[in-house]
Amino acid sequence: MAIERTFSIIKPDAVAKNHIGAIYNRFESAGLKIVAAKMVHLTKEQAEGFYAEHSERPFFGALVSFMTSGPIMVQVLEGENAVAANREIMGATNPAQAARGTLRADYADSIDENAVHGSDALASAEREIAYFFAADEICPRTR
Ligand code: RTP
Ligand code: MG
Repeated sequence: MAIERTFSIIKPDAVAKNHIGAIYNRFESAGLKIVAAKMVHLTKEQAEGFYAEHSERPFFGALVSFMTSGPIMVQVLEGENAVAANREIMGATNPAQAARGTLRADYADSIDENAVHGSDALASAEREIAYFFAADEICPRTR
């Protein structure tokens, strides 16, 4: 098993509903360590840049509008197979299809407002971490 880092967002809906602590508890209970974190309110330009791969999709405008609608928590999670482990904790993109006990099943209302983001591969994790964090903002655990 490889120790990986992945990038995670608690989206505006879940922050607004005061679910930050509950979601952090799920990460930590699963053995993922939070090695960087901050609250930010994205500008339109930041949201468009982050989701650039979806810029031609019909939902892009709604996605950018939602992601700029309020503050978000961004964090780096570290642990064994962190990318896949976090995607499993999150559940399917559409909460109606998300497995029981996943974050989206428990905290998301719709496919458009689905509580969390997680990197879908190691390469995107590296890119997304660098989009939000300088190297000296990430704190490796020594104990
Ligand atoms: P995310 O990037 O936010 O972690 O979500 P994901 O990988 O599960 O889904 P992705 O395909 O990357 O889509 C990004 C976000 O766009 C919205 N979406 N809407 N209406 C639709 O068909 C649709 N498809 C995607 C979702 O809010 C999704 O989280
Ligand atoms: Mg995605």
